[in-house]
Amino acid sequence: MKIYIDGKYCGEKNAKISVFDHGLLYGDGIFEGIRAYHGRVFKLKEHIDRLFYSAKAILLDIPMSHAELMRAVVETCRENNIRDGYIRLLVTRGAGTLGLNPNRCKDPSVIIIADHIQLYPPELYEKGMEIVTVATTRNLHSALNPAIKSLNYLNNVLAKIEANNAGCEEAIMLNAEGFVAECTGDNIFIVKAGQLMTPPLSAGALYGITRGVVMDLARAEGVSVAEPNLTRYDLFNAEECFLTGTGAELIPVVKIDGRVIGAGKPGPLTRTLVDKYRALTKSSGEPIYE
Ligand code: PXG
Repeated sequence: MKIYIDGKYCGEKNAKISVFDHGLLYGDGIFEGIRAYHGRVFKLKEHIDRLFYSAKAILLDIPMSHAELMRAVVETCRENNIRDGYIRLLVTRGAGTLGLNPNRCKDPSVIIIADHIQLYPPELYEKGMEIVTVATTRNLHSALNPAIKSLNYLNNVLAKIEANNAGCEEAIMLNAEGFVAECTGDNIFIVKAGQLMTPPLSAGALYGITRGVVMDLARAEGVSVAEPNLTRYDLFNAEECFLTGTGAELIPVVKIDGRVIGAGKPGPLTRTLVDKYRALTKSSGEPIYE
C-alpha cells in the first residue's frame, strides 16, 4: 500500500508522523472518509468542500488548494490500483511542542490512505440491524460542534463502546436536550406517513454527504423530506428506519431499544432508496483512470 504524506508516497511501514503532531497529542485536526465505486471517487467535491469548512472552523490552513487535494485523492487511488475502496483523508495541525498552543505547529500535514472498508456484516444489509440509544450525549455545539469532522472522535468512540456492550453495532446519540442527533458514524432517517424525516443539523447531526444524496433521491421519487426535531418516541413509532454514511451506505434498522420498527424488516421506501443509491454510485463520480 502506498500512503500519501505531504506530497510523497510511503510504504505502510514507513508511513510515520511525529509523536509531537498535535493530531496525535490533542486530536487537533480534521478528516474525511470517502468512497470509490467502479473506478470513480463518489462525491469527491462535496467531501473536499466539507474538509475546508471543518478547517475554517478550527482555524487550520490546509497547505493545498481544493483542486490540488482533489487531484491528490484521485492520484492516491491510482497509485493503489483502487477501483472500489475507501479513502481516509486527514489534515493534522502538524508537529508542535508539548502544550496546547496550535501556533507552535508550523506545518499542517496532509495524509491520504486508500484502502478497503466493510463497516457492518453483509447480512445486516438484508435483514436490518438492531440499535440502541446510549447514555453518552452528542457534543454540544458550543463545546465542539458536531458539524466539524475533527480527529477528536472520543465522543463517538465512547458511544460505540456502549452500543457494543449492549450487543449492537451502532448507537443512537441524543443531544443535551434529549432530541435525536445521529449515530456514532451515521446519520439516521425515519419514514412516517410516507414522509422521510431526519434530525436537523442544529440537533447535532453531521452534514452527511450520504444524508444529502438520500434526501435528493427521495425528493426525485416524489417523497417529501422534513428535518424536524425527533424524539425516541418518534423513532419507536416510525414505519421504517435506516442509517446513512459513506462507510455504512444505507443500512435498514428494524429494532430500536427493544421496540420492533414497522413490520420488523427493511421497509419499501428504504429498499427503493438503497437501489437508487447503488445505481447512483455506479454512474457518477470523479474518474480515477481516464
Ligand atoms: N455522522 C458522523 C458522526 C460521521 O462520522 C456520518 C454521520 C455520515 O456522513 P457521510 O458524509 O459519510 O455520509 C459520519 C461519517 C468509519 C467511518 O470508519 C465513519 C464515517 C464515514 C466513513 C467511515 O467508521 N462517518
